[in-house]
Amino acid sequence: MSASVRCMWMRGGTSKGGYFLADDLPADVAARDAFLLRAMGSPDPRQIDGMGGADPLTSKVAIVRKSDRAGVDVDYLFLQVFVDQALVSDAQNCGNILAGVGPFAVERGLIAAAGEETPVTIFMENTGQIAVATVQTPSAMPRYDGDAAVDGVPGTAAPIPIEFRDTAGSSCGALLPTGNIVDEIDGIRVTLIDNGMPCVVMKATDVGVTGYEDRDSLDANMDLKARIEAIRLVVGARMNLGDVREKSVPKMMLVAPPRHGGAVTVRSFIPHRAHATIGVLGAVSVATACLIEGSPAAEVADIPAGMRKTLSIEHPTGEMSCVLDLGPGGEVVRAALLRTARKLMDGEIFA
Ligand code: NQM
Repeated sequence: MSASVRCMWMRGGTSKGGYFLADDLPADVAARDAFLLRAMGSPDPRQIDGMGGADPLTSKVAIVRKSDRAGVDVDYLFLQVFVDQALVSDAQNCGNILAGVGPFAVERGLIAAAGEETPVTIFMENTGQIAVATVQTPSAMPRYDGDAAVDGVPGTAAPIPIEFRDTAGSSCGALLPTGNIVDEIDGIRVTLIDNGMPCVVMKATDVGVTGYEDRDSLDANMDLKARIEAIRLVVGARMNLGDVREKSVPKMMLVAPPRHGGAVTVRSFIPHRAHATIGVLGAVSVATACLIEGSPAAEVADIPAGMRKTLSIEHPTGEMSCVLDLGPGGEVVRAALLRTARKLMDGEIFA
């Protein structure tokens, strides 16, 4: 392994991390992960000796390659580099880091710009699904400035609409891996669901909070964290995720009625820290749970009419709107969201 590796640092949605070409990293997974831990400065709660931002949301990696698959432009592998443990996990997707993959692919010449806008078809290696991200490409290169706002990110940037299809059962094999709308764990009614991200959805009030707390209060609530972690460890195997002690899935989603005209309020744990906003595919999974009659989420949600539904998910620092298209049986067949991204640094990283 060379001492330095070419890398671009980008904000993708409300996350931030390193974007690498697959060929620039060691092919051996153990060597690759050792490099990435050094690059981020993990394990260390402050990540002082690396590029990570001492937060799971800023300790992320995208590995991108030109795809050999028919109709697909690039393959994207997401890796979560744990902050305070020497762990690198491919057990989850990340729809926020995904927002930077299209611009990165154009920047690195993996795909040629196709006019003012370039649709980039991305195979998400973690879960084997496809997303299409549309990147603004005037002058044949990605444009980052623009008028689109994403709650949780200051200012505005160029819009990157992202569309997902067939995300049901991405990691768990089925939308509802236990076949149940509601399971009861430790006396708490939960929906175990995976529409792009394995999630455990429960009412905030059932675990002793309101669902309107800010991130810091939730992170300081050790009793709550212990209670939901106990549930998470029980449901991991039932969700076909095996032993989840060292995995970043499933995510724990605490829902409450909307307070700002949206569809639902969510406080998510990813899984050991409260999220500053909400993950993209996490939001799609919670929005889907809201549409399932009899689920705890449906009991608190305010759902708009129609076969195309825009569900505004209220989170600690604003909202995220998910557009869901329903099939004839009421199932979600397509989800779309708006994200933005920003190129922050292009250079070499030393580890
Ligand atoms: O759910 C954080 C994030 C995510 C994941 C997490 C994400 C998604 O906000 O698709 O984007 O849940 O660990 O970046």
